[in-house]
Amino acid sequence: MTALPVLYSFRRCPYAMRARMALWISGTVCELREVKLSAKPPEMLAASPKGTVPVLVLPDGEVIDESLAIMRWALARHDPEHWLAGDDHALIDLIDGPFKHHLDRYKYPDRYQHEPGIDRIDHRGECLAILSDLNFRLSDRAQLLGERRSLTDIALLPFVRQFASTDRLWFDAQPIPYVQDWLEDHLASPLFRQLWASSRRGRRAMRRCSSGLRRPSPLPPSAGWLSQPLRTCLRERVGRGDGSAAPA
Ligand SMILES: N[C@@H](CCC(=O)N[C@@H](CS)C(=O)NCC(=O)O)C(=O)O
Repeated sequence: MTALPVLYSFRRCPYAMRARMALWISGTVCELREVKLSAKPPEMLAASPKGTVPVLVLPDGEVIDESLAIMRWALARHDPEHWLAGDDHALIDLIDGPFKHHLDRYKYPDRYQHEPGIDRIDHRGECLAILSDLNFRLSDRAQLLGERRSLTDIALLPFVRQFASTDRLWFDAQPIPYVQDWLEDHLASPLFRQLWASSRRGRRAMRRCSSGLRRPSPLPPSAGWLSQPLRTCLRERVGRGDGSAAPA
């Protein structure tokens, strides 16, 4: 059987989420290994000593250990929704940089007690200011860069979700209706919902692996991890007997 890329991931990690959504839409079949951040597998650390997820290890040994690089790699292989046409580095940097800085201090104030000055409510306000700009942007279009979702929407989504879920009642009461609708629509999409089902399968596979029962197996063609066109493609190839799974 053809070796699959291995993705080390953590279910609730926003970086891993965006990488997984790009892999999924690109139809890239991976072996998903859900890890515990407190007990990272030695083979993941050997591949990427910096110890963050996501990490994608390709069959030829190449390692991609930055979420945006994984997204761009996957979409360069196959980009059925033309996400790469919407790769807005400035907007992504705004969320990965200042927004994430304030989000961490709003969500995990205990971790930043040593930092003098502003408190978590101020950090929440800084995030809201950034989301207000996104709200303005979304006032005349369905997605951040136009009418169709793009790499930028998907790269930002898990962080906006994390901010919203820190205090959902407060978030829902803020005057950012376009951001709220955008978030709801994305969270309800099959693309986002498949993340949870495939994570459960990935965790079960890792438990079987660490208990010595068997190696983690690639997610089956029926898994939500695979896109519908790819599932069809897989069935066809399996039917032909070559068993290969990578999209063109
Ligand atoms: N710049 C990295 C950041 C990844 C990252 O920080 N992931 C977190 C989990 S959300 C992590 O693995 N942290 C290491 C740890 O908590 O031990 C990327 O985009 O992939």
